[in-house]
Amino acid sequence: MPLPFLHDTITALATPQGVGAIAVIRTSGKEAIEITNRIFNGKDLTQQSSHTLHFGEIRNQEAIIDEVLISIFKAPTSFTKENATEISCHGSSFIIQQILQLLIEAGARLAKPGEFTQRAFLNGRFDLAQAEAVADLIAADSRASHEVAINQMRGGFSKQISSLREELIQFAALIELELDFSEEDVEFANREQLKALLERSLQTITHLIQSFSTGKAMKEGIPTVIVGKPNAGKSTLLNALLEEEKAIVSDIEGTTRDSIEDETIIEGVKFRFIDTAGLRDTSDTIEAIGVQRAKEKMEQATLILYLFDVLTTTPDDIALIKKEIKSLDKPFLLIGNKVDQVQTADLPPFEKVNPIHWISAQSSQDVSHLEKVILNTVIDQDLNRNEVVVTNTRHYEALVQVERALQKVKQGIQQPISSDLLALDIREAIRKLGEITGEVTTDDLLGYIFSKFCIGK
Ligand SMILES: Nc1nc2c(ncn2[C@@H]2O[C@H](COP(=O)(O)OP(=O)(O)O)[C@@H](O)[C@H]2O)c(=O)[nH]1
Ligand SMILES: [Mg+2]
Repeated sequence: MPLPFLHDTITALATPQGVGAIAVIRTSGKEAIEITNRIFNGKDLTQQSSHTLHFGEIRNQEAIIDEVLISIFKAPTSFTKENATEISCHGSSFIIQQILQLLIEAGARLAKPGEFTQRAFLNGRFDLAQAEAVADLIAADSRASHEVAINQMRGGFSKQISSLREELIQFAALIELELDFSEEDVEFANREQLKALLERSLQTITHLIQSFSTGKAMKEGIPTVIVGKPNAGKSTLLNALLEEEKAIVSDIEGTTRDSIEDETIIEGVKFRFIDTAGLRDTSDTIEAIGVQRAKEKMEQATLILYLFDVLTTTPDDIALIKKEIKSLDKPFLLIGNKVDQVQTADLPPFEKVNPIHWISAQSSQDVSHLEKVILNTVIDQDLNRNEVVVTNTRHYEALVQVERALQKVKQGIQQPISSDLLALDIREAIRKLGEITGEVTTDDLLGYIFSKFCIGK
């Protein structure tokens, strides 16, 4: 397939905008090495081998702009599979501007967002899901999200999708063969085998769909909501977990009227902690909205931390609370706060109800132990590190449509419906799977995906 726009040479700053010790300007395309050579005062770059590094000057007319190091990559052994160069210059915005301008005058054009990665994809370096993982990898800010992105970039997810698609294609072909012999009423595609394949595929798809909530949580932080009565110390606990004064702490009940949230990383896993308005009946309209919102946050959260003031709470209160939270059917921890105010020996028999995690939020006593408990609770529940996890909304939506199509095929076999209708639904599932890996694409889809990258990626 001819790709006309791939014939030009693109260039962009690959490092962040702003002053840094070093900046890297990336150029890719047929003429990348010639164009770079035109602005370079040093060895003849066109005569050098791939993967070599060269020192020299970049001049604008007579004026020296900078002393630079240039790396050379020859097609197809570069990120884009095209000829490419990387100029490492000093990180002044003036130098960067000058060099980019010189490259453009010498025949390159400024790259669009994500265009380097797009070229890598179009030149067959990796599939679409892997290309998208490049963006995730760059954005990864915790060990867990990094692990998922690197697994996806290396093709773990793509492999699953492709093999599923291959199997369905074989079956679609058999069913379509039946159409050619429709007069004779033959069945090439063994219906029992088709049913078994469908069950297997549906299982895989459903599993992937379910992994999305985990995947999203890893990327955006696992939503963990802190709830409890007013003055239990929720805002104090949030601040202790974040190690900053994020929420206002006061002994006036109802201080926190809205939800406050922020992220922090515990042993490589990102959490989003949400402080809420205290749960109580209130006549204050705004506080009431806050209480309502706290309840919504509980519904959305992966983990609930119920915090109580040990001085004003009885084991019976906790038994009641436990019943209520249990009905939400998600993991929760009961946390007794302000232990600095009591002798442990004097504590009433809370532990009969449930294990209680004792802390003093104010002095951060046992808060780091609590973090470990939080981490372990979530990991047991959700994160199985070696599994393929869906993190991308586009993939998730495609998978939901695949599931729907395959369900229709399943019903179709049971009814049974004619082979041509059956084939239609299988084809739909195949098409949607192909959209994930990019075996089926449209310009709109590509434009949409790569526009979300930054320039220089
Ligand atoms: N003694 C003691 N006081 C605390 C502790 N944690 C919070 N407090 C106090 O309890 C009051 C209510 O705290 P706050 O975090 O605003 O509670 P919230 O309404 O649940 O958000 C404040 O005066 C805090 O200083 C603690 O561990 N020990
Ligand atoms: Mg508060």
